[in-house]
Amino acid sequence: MDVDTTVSAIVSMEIRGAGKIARAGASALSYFAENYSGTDLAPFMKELNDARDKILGSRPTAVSLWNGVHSTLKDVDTCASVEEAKELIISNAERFNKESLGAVKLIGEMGAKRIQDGDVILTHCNSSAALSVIKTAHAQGKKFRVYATESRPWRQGILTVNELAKEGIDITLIIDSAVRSVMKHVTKVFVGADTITSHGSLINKIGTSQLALAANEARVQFYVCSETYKFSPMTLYGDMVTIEERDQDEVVMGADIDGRVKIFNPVFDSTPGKYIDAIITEVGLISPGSVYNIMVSKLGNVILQN
Ligand code: RUB
Repeated sequence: MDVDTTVSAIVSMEIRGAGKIARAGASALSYFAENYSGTDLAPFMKELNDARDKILGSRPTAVSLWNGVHSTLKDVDTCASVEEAKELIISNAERFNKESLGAVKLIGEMGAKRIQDGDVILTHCNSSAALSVIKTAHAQGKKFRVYATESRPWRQGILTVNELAKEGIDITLIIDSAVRSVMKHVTKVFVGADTITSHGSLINKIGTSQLALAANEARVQFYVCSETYKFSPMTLYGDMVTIEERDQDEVVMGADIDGRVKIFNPVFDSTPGKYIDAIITEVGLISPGSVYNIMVSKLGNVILQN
């Protein structure tokens, strides 16, 4: 897909989820490079930078998108010709997407070892990484059941329940406010990640922190499934994670609301590391306290380019 189509699809949430938007951003830059017909480097770089900014602006607070785009553009400024730059962008994007999908698979394999017969799992929103764990365990023949939250206002939970039902998994949809009530039946929580900070906090779909608190209260294990490119290099330098706020219409959905009512629609919330039993990544199960070391060793180059 070209840059403009990708940007509109991300803005309209047709493409959503941290991993999917990161791969879409990388693919859009690859498409741009593949279809660029000029031969002068200066205008190429200018158009490339415009494309980068448009893509980053489509979901400006998403670190996955930032990392996907910057991995794709890695070393492009050292290229001596348009041809060389195009080749590099295409191969960088291909590598990022391949590694990203590979990470989801590895997370599924490692996370599935934490699921046993008889488990009752709770998940939130629609996370490819968390669902990879659940689907892998099911494919291994394990017998368990799953609760999924509706995840208002976008109701990504509907995607989750349909996806799991199609696999033949025993799945029950609940409304978001039923989380604490069903927690007494739950044995493990698996959620995805939009961003992980350098000190091991999780930023994920609004309501995730409620799952974590309820799990903590009920002594239920709370697992986060996250590719390492969701680790935020900016937080290493003390930057706070900006929580995306979306349109108020998403909340009221055509309801007759008095014009004096204010509406607040934050998309993500923050769960401190102390509520997380483990972060399941493609480099293994880690504690929130070890995010810093992995961030520095894996993203060192990207951090230095920032
Ligand atoms: C989606 C969401 C998901 C993470 C991880 O929010 O919070 O849990 O993005 O998803 P939105 P994945 O629908 O607002 O994008 O594991 O697929 O990367």
